[in-house]
Amino acid sequence: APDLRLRGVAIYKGFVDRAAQEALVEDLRGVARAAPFYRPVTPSGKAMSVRMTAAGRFGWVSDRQGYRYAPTHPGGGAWPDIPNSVLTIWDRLVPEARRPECCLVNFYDAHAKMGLHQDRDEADFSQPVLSVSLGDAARFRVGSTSRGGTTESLWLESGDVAVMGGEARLIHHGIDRIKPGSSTLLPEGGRINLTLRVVT
Ligand code: MD3
Ligand code: FE
Repeated sequence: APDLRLRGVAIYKGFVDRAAQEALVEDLRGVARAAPFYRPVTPSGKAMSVRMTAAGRFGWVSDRQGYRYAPTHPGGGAWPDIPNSVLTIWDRLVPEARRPECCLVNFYDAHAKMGLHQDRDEADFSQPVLSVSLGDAARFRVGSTSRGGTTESLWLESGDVAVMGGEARLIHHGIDRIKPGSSTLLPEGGRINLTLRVVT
């Protein structure tokens, strides 16, 4: 059972222990070697503050043309496979779901943030989205399915896993800020968030 629920988002505090977090980071360094982090540009031409890469059949990309799931990295070439260390978390928490087709990897430096948005570029909203937080803590904000209204926030810490399914799948959410120096996991500092999604 989740430790906490916030507007239907199920939060498992410290679901990934420190040794497993270190193994994930090592695997993600491999992903980033094959598919380097880049800074997406919004359709309006503004660079996002978050750096991104991905693993799996699809990655989420954004550029002047718009945002979409793409089978190749913006620099060319297929995305690397989703590491088993990541798939294991999906299997433990959402065994009834379809296999994830995208592992989006977001990197937040001390100044990065992500505005309130919905994840609605996927074809099947019956499938959950799962998020894994690694490194510095982040202030996570959730609103409602519709625009406007009140929001609530909480700190996501390294090793926390969030599952968004059912009524929470189309909720507005974002990251206000990270807390630099709050974790020793990443020697260079910052925060990595993994989001696992079924895309098709
Ligand atoms: C609630 N990422 O990549 S993860 C994203 O920490 C994204 O990098 C944030 O939002 C991050 O799209 C938040 C938590 C999260 C992810 C997906 C959700 C919450 C969600 C989908 C539906 C509802
Ligand atoms: Fe999102």
